[in-house]
Formats: sequence, structure tokens, C-alpha cells
Amino acid sequence: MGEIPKSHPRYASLMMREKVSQAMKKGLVHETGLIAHGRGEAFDYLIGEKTIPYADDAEKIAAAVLLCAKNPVISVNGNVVAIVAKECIILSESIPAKLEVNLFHRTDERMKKLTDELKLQGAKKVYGDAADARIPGLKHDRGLCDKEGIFSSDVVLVPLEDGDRCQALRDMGKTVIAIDLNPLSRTARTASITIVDNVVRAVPNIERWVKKLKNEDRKVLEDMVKSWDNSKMLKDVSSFISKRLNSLP
Ligand code: PTJ
Repeated sequence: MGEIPKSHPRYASLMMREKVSQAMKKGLVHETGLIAHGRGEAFDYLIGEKTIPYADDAEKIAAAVLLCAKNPVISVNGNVVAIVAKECIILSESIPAKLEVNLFHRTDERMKKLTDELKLQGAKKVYGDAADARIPGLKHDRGLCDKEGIFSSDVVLVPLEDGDRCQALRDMGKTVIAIDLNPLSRTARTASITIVDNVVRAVPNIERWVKKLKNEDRKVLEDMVKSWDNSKMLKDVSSFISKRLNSLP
């Protein structure tokens, strides 16, 4: 890690890679998480590696949805813990929302390591271990969840994941907020609110909006949420990317 000089133009990106790589060596991130991270990096390039206005809007709506929720849950996996654990804990406390570990490549060992890591970083309670419920329609282990957590939640924030769980959660009638740099992914297309941004920028920015909106009238928040048009936002993001690419020198 020490070999990357701070002056390197790709310093932040390289440090993030290093975090994911170290977390894989510790058994927190699944090996395919490295591939997922690389795909995220590619899409981050396309949006200019910063929070675009459409993402900021979605982050604001996400904050409003989370504040209005009865039982909001932040679902975390290996990649999320590797790069944005602390920020997820801070966000969960400020809403407040539950934190649940939910893995595609689930093993008892990874569940324990990720839960321990979140606790080490300050999380008081971490759900996911009970696995006393199942998301209907999901045959693989990702369907396992906690009755008190994701299963009974009304709003789930899913930073960075694959698409079929998002659909299954929607089918259960839940509001799903997804953070996904790929606006074309199944997750992005099936979420109720899609945030096309890097989780390392999105999570703290949702938290900033939570702080700003916390004392706002509930009716105002609900009206904001009602007026959200996710398909329009996805079209706007695609046209933002294509305009950006066409205008590059
Ligand atoms: O830890 P596990 O076992 O739950 O496994 C997690 C992975 C990531 C391996 C699994 O969910 C997976 O394979 O995901 P996918 O299908 O590769 O989807 C990951 C999505 O996240 C892709 O669309 C990426 O563009 C996006 N992505 C990657 N890194 C980031 C990101 N989105 C936001 N911020 C990132 N840093």
C-alpha cells in the first residue's frame, strides 16, 4: 500500500482497489467481488468519477424514503464492507436503520468475518446471522435473511449487488433503493430508486441529506418521494453519459 504515492493522479482509485484486494485476502470480499469492482470503476469513468446531479437528486429522495420508513434496512455485502463500512454504520445510526449482512456467495465463515468487521468498526447490532426467513422466489443463498431485518422491512437500501434479489424484494412489495454505477444493470432497472454513483460518494451523501431533511415535515418528504420518476432519471443518466462522451476533446 505504501508504494502508491499520494501525488499519483489515480491515487484515490488505486487506494480503493487496494482496500478491495486486502479485504479479499482477509476473506471478506469474494474473488468475484474484484470483477464487480472493476466493472464499477469502468462506469465511474463514464460519469466522470463524481456525483452527477441526477445521482444527488436520487440520494436526496433516498434520504426522504429512509426517513419515512417504518423498518428500513441497509443490506451490506463483502465489497460494501471493504470500501464503505464506516459510512454505512454512520448512515444506519442517523436514520436510524438496521444493518444486515446479505451475501450472494454465502458461507458461515464470511458471514462471521463481515459481522465482526462491522462490529469492530462500531456497529452495535448486525443482522443476517439468524437467517430465519427466506425471500420468496430466490433459490440461492441470497434468499436467506432475518425475519426481524430484511424480511419484515419496508425499505431496503442495497449498495452494489446483482439484479435478481432486487426484483424479488420488489415482488415482496418493498421499496428498494439501489446504488449501482451501471445504469444498464438489472438492479438499476428494477429498483424503486436507483443511485448511479459510487458507494463511497453515495452513502455519505445520503447521510448528508438525512441530516438536512430530518426535521422536515413528513408530508413534504412523502410528496417528494411521490414525484420521483426512476425511469426518467435513468434516461437522463444515459443521455448525460452520451453527451459527455461526445463532448470530450
Ligand atoms: O459479497 P457477495 O458474496 O454478496 O458478492 C457480491 C458481488 C459484488 C460479487 C455480487 O453481488 C456480484 O457479482 O455483483 P455484480 O453482478 O457484479 O454487480 C455489481 C454491480 O455493482 C455492477 O453493476 C457494478 O457496476 C456495480 N459496482 C461495482 N462497484 C461499485 C458499484 N456500484 C457502486 N459503487 C461501487 N463502488
